Amino acid sequence: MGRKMWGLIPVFDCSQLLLLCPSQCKPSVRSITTTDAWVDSPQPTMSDQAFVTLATNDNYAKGAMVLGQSLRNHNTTRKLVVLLGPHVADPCRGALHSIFDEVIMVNVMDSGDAANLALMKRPDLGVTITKLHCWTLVQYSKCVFMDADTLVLSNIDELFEREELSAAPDPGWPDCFNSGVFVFRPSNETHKQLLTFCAEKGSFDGGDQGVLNSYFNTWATADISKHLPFIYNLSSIAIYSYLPAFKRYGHDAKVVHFLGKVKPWNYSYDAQRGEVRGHSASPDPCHMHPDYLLQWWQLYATSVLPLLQKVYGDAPFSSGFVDQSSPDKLHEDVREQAKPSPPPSQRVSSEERKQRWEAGQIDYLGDDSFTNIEQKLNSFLK
Ligand SMILES: *[C@@H]1O[C@H](CO)[C@@H](O)[C@H](O)[C@H]1NC(C)=O
Ligand SMILES: *[C@@H]1O[C@H](CO)[C@@H](O)[C@H](O)[C@H]1NC(C)=O
Ligand SMILES: *[C@@H]1O[C@H](CO)[C@@H](O)[C@H](O)[C@H]1NC(C)=O
Ligand SMILES: *[C@@H]1O[C@H](CO)[C@@H](O)[C@H](O)[C@H]1NC(C)=O
Ligand SMILES: [Mn+2]
Repeated sequence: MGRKMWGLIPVFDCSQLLLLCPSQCKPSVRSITTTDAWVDSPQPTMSDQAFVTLATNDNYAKGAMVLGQSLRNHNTTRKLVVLLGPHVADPCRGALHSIFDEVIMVNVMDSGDAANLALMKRPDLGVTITKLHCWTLVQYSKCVFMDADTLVLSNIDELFEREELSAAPDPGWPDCFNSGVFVFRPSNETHKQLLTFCAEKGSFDGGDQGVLNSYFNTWATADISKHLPFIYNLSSIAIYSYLPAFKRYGHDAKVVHFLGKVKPWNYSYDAQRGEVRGHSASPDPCHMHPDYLLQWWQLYATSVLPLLQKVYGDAPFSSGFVDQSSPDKLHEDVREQAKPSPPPSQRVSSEERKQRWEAGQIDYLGDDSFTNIEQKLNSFLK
């Protein structure tokens, strides 16, 4: 199997080249063919391996449900686990139970000394510390973490052949990996070390990506097999900006990551017409690829909404569907979405900066400049 994966490398260079000139990329990316790898071996049902995601609120819980359902639809043989922060409503939790094998509440405050210490020192890293909790899933030998804003387009069980810590390069800073999809080995020891690291060193980008990159700091250089190919981190925004590359490689896409501030659940859906509202169909690089956005909503409409309707019963909840009875409101929604975004303020919060970084809007001269990041790294190394 390993030999096949090598065919995909160097994707690291490829992602960079794609940004500059998609045509340069052609020779170095080959399609991934994993089917034959399974033919000889009996279909494994690896109950000690799991896909893991995280939901910190009801919106991300919807994302997690769509992701979980997309994994199920592609017949994963692995377990599905969702970690929940304290702000997910009870009915949502109930709905998650019908898709995931395990629904685990993460209360950072009572999850051990190291976690408490980390949180007390760095209250700003609450969500990060919640995410790091995935290392405590020691009932599993290996896991693949996936952000709740990702969508799986085909079976990706072959990721379990990779080792900790495997991830795809981040577009903003190619020596860093993107923490939206990564392979890891649960371990109490690693968890404790990560928390201690977090408490003492913080995060250079204010989130989990910074912590994980500082901790797994040999990722860029040590082992190229830990660099996941392009197709596992296909940004729904990037593919739209690089349509020529997308046309060529799009059929190999395995995971779509809805990067940036506006997520699929920020739109609304007209179920009767099968259309996503508030999304311009013109090829604007800042917009998501309409096919994937539609695919997300179709999966939501067919598999997730019925679960939510069941658990909520008569209680109101935000379905995301356009209300047929009030067309005026619908217009408002569209206008709302169409408004140009406000100009960036002088000082942006680290959360905003992280989101921009995720969206590929890097402030090269300001807060995210290499000097700044380097300074931060140097301070860790001291
Ligand atoms: C998943 O398995 C079912 C039942 O075996 C099969 O009908 C379906 O085609 C499979 N789906 C995919 C995407 O392979
Ligand atoms: C890991 O920690 C959990 C909870 O603290 C404990 O129950 C478990 O036995 C530990 N596992 C190992 C392998 O040390
Ligand atoms: C990861 O996602 C980003 C999204 O902006 C994309 O630009 C980048 O090319 C992806 N990385 C790889 C290795 O494909
Ligand atoms: C997306 O929707 C959520 C929940 O409705 C909201 O909190 C968030 O601010 C929205 N984001 C954007 C960019 O509109
Ligand atoms: Mn994400």
